[in-house]
Amino acid sequence: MKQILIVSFGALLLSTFLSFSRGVNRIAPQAPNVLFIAVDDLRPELGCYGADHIHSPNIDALAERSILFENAYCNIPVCGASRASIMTGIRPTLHRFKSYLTRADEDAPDITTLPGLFKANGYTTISNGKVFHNPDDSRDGWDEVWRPTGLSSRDYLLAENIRLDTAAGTRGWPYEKADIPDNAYRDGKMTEKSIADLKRLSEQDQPFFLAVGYLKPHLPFNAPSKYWEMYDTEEIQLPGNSQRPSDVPNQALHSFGELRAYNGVPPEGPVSDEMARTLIHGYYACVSYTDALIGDLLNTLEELNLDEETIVVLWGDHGWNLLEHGLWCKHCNYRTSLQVPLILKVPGKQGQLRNEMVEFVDIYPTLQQLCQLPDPGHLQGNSLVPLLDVGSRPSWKKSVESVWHNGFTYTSHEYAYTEWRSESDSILAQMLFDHRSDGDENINLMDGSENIEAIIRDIKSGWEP
Ligand SMILES: [Ca+2]
Repeated sequence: MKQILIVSFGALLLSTFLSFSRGVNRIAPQAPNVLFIAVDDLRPELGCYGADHIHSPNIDALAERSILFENAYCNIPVCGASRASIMTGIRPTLHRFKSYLTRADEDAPDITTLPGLFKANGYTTISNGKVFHNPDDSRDGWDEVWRPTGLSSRDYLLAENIRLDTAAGTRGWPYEKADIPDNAYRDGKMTEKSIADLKRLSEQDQPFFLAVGYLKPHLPFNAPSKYWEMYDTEEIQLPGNSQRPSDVPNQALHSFGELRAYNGVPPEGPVSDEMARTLIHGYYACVSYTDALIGDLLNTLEELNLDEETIVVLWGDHGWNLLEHGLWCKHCNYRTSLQVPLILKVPGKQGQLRNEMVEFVDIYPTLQQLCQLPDPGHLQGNSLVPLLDVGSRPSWKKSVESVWHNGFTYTSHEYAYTEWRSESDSILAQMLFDHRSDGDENINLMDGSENIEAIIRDIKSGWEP
């Protein structure tokens, strides 16, 4: 009964806000806050996405009360570019938003960013941790930008790793298990700062847009020991498709240079099975560590009675390969690199699973509409608001588009099709997977037949330039 009453109160609150603020440019007193949680390199291998072997109780509990998007895709699988696209609401192209170093204010200098829109409409906007890749990117959109510091640039705490990471030309190991409290690493410090912000913000009348960007589970996989101890290395299964495939174009694969830069990783060829298990173990430990910190943050939101007036959105900036297709890291057009967690909690909206095809450019218009802010006029995604009511069946996009270098992937419920294009728009290479029978993308269906060409025409319909 208590739960029903709370949900009803939330519905009343939101509808009151919507009716008061419709057509009004200034912020209504009931305007919802936004808690915007970015998690670096988090793939949708979480309890709430069906991965029972992962300890993610806090994100799972959030998902219970949220709209969980089962088919969410990033628009580009690399940190800086994915974030620039999310925060501007425009898509990557052959020439825009390309790398981990991408800056939104260089690639899209005249665009009103998501925090910029909130700030211009009366919100307090704060960026804690890694939100944009570059902390001073689009700085005007934030009232405050804060990042924690550490003992080494990659946030190691063990002496050997600090020594390796601070010496010229070397890095530490790609993982670290340290007997330390949760607040020793930067993500722990950042959570404490964000909790203090929530307490401060709860006392002001102005609504807030608080962005909280977690560094893990990005490499190196550094986590307190207790999160490593939630898993047993010996029980970790390597994926069934851990061999490099032979039936895809060369462009589909890479040599995971990002991982090779770390100490102990061979300069070429596969890593040993032992290291593979340790890497997967470390990734899982970091997921559980991050989950615990997110739990601390969400508990504070609840204790301050802010949760029924705050929209929460949680996203991982792209997927990650844990040896599927013989690959590590992101940087490719496989589903493992493109599919992402996307969880949206909206006061007054019931928790539910949605299976529509959605993409990260949809986040900006969704938050803009939910908070009744003016349309900045440049948005390329679709507001998810029509999907937020249980049982709603609006007409919706058939497929989503993701880009990596010159490879353009179109993913629908049935297929994932990638084509690599030249500067003059001719097709250089292709791959096609049937997700109904081959969700792991192990059989490239490209054979030049008329049947395959018809499938491609269908999945690309609506996407032609
Ligand atoms: Ca990332």
